[in-house]
Amino acid sequence: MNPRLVLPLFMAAGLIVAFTPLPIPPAAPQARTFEIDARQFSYSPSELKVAQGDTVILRLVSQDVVHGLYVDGYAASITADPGQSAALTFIADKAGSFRFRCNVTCGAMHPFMIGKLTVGTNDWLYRSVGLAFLAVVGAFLPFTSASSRKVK
Ligand SMILES: [Cu+2]
Repeated sequence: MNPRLVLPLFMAAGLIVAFTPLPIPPAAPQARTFEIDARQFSYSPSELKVAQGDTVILRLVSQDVVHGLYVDGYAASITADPGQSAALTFIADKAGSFRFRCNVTCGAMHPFMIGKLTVGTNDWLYRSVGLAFLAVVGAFLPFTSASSRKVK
């Protein structure tokens, strides 16, 4: 093959791997339930991961004082009384990373009572595997006329 064609072809392959819609449809949306313990001044678990389109059910259980939970970007909130639980249901239709925070002043460290909700798609994994494969292949390709001259 003409060495001058190798680089453009290789870059085109990379773009195809990175941006072509996957033939496999993403997993069907699920209902995901999380039980979150709230106590001064943390949530457990504090990191939640769901797929875009999932129905998220948060059950907030307060272990000590009144706590709340507000999800940034979704404008969804609940409040749980001491020893009680409260449930919140919403559809994770926006992808990205969102903070959730306590919205009831529960003590001195209240502003630090935060957690993270990640709403993501899984296809980046397949794409990164494909790009890594291309990078390995690319390491052996003669990209410049200088390197192909050396081979001769
Ligand atoms: Cu609080």
